[in-house]
Amino acid sequence: MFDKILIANRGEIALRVIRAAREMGIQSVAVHSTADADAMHVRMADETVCIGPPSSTDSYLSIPAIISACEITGAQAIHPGYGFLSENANFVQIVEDHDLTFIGPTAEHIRVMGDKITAKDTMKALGVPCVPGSEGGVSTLKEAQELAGEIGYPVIVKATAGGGGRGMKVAETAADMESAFFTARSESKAAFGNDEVYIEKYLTTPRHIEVQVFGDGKGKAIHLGERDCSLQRRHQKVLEEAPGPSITPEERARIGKICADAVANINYAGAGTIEFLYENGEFFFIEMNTRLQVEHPVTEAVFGVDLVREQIRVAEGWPMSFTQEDLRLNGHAIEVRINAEKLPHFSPCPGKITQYHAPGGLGIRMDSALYDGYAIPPYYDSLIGKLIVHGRDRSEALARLNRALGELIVDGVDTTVPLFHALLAEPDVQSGTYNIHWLEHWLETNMGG
Ligand code: MV4
Repeated sequence: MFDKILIANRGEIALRVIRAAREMGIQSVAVHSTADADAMHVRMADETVCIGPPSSTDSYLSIPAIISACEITGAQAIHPGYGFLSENANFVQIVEDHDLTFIGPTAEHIRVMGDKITAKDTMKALGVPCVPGSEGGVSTLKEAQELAGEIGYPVIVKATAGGGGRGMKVAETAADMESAFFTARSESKAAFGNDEVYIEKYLTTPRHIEVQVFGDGKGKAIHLGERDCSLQRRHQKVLEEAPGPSITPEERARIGKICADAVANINYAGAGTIEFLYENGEFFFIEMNTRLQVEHPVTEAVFGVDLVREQIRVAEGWPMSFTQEDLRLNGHAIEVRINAEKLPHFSPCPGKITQYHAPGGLGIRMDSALYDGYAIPPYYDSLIGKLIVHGRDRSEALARLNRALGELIVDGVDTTVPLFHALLAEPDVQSGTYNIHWLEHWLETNMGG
């Protein structure tokens, strides 16, 4: 139904969307900043529009420039990728006001899930298990102290406007509560212009498990199991896998159904991720992401589906092309994020790629916008590629990852590849027994922080 879509993004995710569109017979429009004139997404698209100077604020985040690019090219829909405008409810509203289609959920769903208190209230009412904590926001220190006393320390104070690790403070004991409360509030006010906070029991050693859901916007939804994304550094995921090494088929079916029913109930449209902390066999909802995520390929690998194709179909008003019963979890997939960063401090390392060679063979997928001679600009995030491996089981996926990392050549800049060689040698990584703090501890021990 769409003849032409515009991709409001850059890098590997722009290629990902262009590829899906092309397979569907849909023309693609790439937008780009002046710094990205030579970028692969510009080369690969059917049409291109320069939308502004290097700064993201004036290009990939410029709503007027992106709407104008649709009008100039006749694109009927916009795929936002991840980051940039992908979870901006105001943008979605403007897109719809221009009779364009946003390939994603409604502005209202984005707004609800963007406010973490509203998101939690909504999920709780839909039967999703949540971390014990305050009912809604907490506005005075006295209230915070009384609640924390009931919940039991340690507790965490979170900004309702936060998410992804921003605006959180842990109070280990009652003595820390005053400073945690006021610091979280003032940091949140400064960062988001909103000082509303809420309180939760602080879970000390959880895993980060997220459930992939997909809705048709008309009351049908399915789940595609979970991903374990516990290996993170400073709230940046480093390695993700599906299925979660600690999750049983029974647990998957149970939490998956809870999530699918919840999003079906609200007529959610498109791809979504319901994030949980998982500790002692229990799931606790923390946040919902209303976008396609960086790590979606591990889910695609184990379920054999094309999530971007599905997003486009649902945005066109078609039903989903599979049911829950059609979906079978097959094997194990692992993704590593290859960043142009210099270890041990992960300092951004932009520059010219003198040689690039992607690994190949059975069970290998390399999503990257690199090419020989490409100059990585210094203005954007440092993700330069995602290596996704699929095997019949976790140990085959690990062996394949090790083999593929050995084949990969990225010369001219420093990358996080050596980190993955080191991680693969770790017994805890081999066995899949890690929590959200494992990587930071390992980095401290092995790279001096
Ligand atoms: C928590 C938590 C422990 N207890 N909430 C960090 C990112 C944001 N999405 C939520 N986060 C956390 N919330 C409670 N009640 C620990 C974290 C957390 C974390 C979560 C997932 C992955 C990595 C993390 C690293 C540090 C803290």
